[in-house]
Amino acid sequence: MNVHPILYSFRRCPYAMRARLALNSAQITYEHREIVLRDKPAHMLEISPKGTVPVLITPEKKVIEESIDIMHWALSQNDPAHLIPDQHRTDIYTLIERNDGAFKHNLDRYKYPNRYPDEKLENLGEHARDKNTGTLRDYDARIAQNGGLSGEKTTLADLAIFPFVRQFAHVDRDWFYALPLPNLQAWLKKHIESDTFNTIMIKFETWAPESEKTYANINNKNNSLLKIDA
Ligand SMILES: N[C@@H](CCC(=O)N[C@@H](CS)C(=O)NCC(=O)O)C(=O)O
Repeated sequence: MNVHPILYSFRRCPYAMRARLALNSAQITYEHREIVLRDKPAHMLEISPKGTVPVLITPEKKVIEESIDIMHWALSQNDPAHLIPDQHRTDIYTLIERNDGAFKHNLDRYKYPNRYPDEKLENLGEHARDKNTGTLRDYDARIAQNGGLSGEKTTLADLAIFPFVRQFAHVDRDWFYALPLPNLQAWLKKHIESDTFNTIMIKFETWAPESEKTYANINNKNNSLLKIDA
């Protein structure tokens, strides 16, 4: 029996990032299978026909195909950082729902306005960008008051959401960093520059069934099979 979970992942996908962040926080070693979205492995599509990453196969061979569920599975195994404090639970899920709903909807339009010709809105990209700034202002106020998105410590909300704020920021860094949201900018920088994030962003060769197995865990940096991102 395979004792390690297997993760189908794509390095730049924010959903896959949050899954890797939770696996890292739970200190779980997993077999990493890097994919390319335009050429998904047959085995991945066989076990998860909806064809999105991340997909996790647990040691018991259960398939988990939603990033939040992978986070939960990881934390149900081990949660040394106490990422879901009881008193913030409801708030955490409300924040994640807003991120995965409206924020992601607007982020897609900001990033790729040409993919939505039917929406016939002039300046769709800027319009979508500006719709998200209300959420960013809320994040900035929360961080100013508490330190994190929900309470003073890093929670599931921070880990589930910062990869999407990063993607938003990187569409036009100058514009983002000129916003009067210093707490949000510092929070984003802290997460992007963390050892954890650097570890989960290590580059893997694209997986193929005949590939040598590669494993990821918090000791990645010492694993000679893996390449450190330059
Ligand atoms: N609700 C899913 C969304 C995952 C998702 O949309 N992932 C994107 C990559 S960031 C994907 O795999 N898209 C399929 C494709 O582009 O072919 C989750 O939370 O895991």
